[in-house]
Amino acid sequence: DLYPVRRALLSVSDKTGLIDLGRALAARGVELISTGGTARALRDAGLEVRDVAEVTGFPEMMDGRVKTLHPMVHGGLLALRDDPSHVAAMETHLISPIDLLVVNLYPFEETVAKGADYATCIENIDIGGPAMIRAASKNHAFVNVVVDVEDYDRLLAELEANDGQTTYGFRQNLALTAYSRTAAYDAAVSAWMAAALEEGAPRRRAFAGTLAQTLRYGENPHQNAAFYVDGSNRPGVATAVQHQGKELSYNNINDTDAAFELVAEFDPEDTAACAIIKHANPCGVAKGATLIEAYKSAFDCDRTSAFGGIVALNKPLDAETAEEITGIFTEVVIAPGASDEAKGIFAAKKNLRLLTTDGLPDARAGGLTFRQVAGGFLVQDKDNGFVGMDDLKVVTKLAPTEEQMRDLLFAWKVAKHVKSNAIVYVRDQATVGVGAGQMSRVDSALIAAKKAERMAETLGLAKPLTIGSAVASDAFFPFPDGLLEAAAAGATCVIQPGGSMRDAEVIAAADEAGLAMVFTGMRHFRH
Ligand code: 93A
Repeated sequence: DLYPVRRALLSVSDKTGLIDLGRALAARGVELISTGGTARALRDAGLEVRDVAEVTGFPEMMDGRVKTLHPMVHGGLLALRDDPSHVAAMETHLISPIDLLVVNLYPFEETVAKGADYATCIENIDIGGPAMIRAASKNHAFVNVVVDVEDYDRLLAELEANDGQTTYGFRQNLALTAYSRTAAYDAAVSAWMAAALEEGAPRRRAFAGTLAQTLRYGENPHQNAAFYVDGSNRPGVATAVQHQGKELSYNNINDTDAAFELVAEFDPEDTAACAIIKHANPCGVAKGATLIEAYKSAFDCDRTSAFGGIVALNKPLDAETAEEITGIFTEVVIAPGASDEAKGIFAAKKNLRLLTTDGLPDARAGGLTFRQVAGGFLVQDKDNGFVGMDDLKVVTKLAPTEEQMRDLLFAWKVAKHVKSNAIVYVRDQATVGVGAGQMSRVDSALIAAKKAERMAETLGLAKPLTIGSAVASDAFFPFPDGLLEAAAAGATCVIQPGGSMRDAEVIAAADEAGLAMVFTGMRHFRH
């Protein structure tokens, strides 16, 4: 299954590493063929190279739209070297076999990311490149195809190890990478066109990601797993820099994402904020005049669960907060930056991972979320819904005070990031009880209150902090029972979407219990 590399076609937009690769190939006696810009770069470096125009007998034309789309190229890539009729066709038409294709495509994704206009994006859709990649991949029985600068060294090592030849397994692997690349490329074009079309109707589009990292295992050790990125480059766990500690696990990445997306709800210009996450749910979220204050308040919501948690901050990590965080075992800290002093403090904690990003994710930005079901996957817009003071409707006799209003809105933002059924109690801009993921809203209200009771004992308080709290429910109360449970825990004001058949009954119960209640008109289910 060894097959020699005698002739190579190089056509690359990203010229990184090109000259070194060209030199190494030339040194092995490989004949080089190239398109315009690539040929020029190789020639400038003193290498001998044939123009593709000379091979095809046609000049590159139509602003380069047609350069390599020709039987002299595609015949050379696709011909089966061991099929007499293919060999005869090559002889008849003077087609020379091409054994190695090195292509990286027009930078379509980068052009879109830069916000280029429609015509520029269109011009950056590579046609000839993917056509050649797919041809060479199909013929991997004989042909090598390299689409990633990172694979240049692997190719040269393979040629070195096999005296100028490559193994079938090697070529097969290259072909797999190549098909993944063309699929991701077309998916990016499809996504861009879907976005360019009008909003609303379900749009036909393709989805693909690019492998960023294979993970040690998935949710459990017996599951394989990997991390794919979508190329959007938004600030978040996919683009964060890890400063120390072992590799992030599948669950770490999932939880870190949940933590950072939640804390990004709070504008750092307004105030510092901290979110602590366990199993994708917050076990403490708080604002504070300083980061350390925010962290301490978040921690005091549920100290038991915070052990081994993931901490997200909305401002760069400072030394005193870093010191405080090292007080208990924490898996990951993510923040939009960290001071050198803070990094120094963490350096002593080998198991703690510190991730920093360039800025916070935009909580209001669009995007998509995915869920796998048997036989397919569900796609929806990211929940970037926002409720402000002006959107709230007071439905009870009693209206919330200004202070209650602030806590209600805080509770509402947190509830959006808690798995349904979500009940969140808040006091003084800090969660004091979080009830997550219960099948009954009443149970979520009860569990959150129970946790607050336990914390009151830990903190040596006379009574739980839910007394006098604001409470948020991610969806409407279908019956008064859930609301009454929250009232029993001491909540004095409520925020919920409204819209139940029994709203009148629920409002009457709130009035009777002396609660102030507002409706948001928006639901934040999260499953
Ligand atoms: O416009 S194209 O789709 N038409 C082609 O026939 C073609 N052949 C190669 N673009 C084409 N390419 C692309 O040109 C390659 O994929 C590569 O990205 C680029 C290299 O051009 P140059 O060598 O002129 O810099």
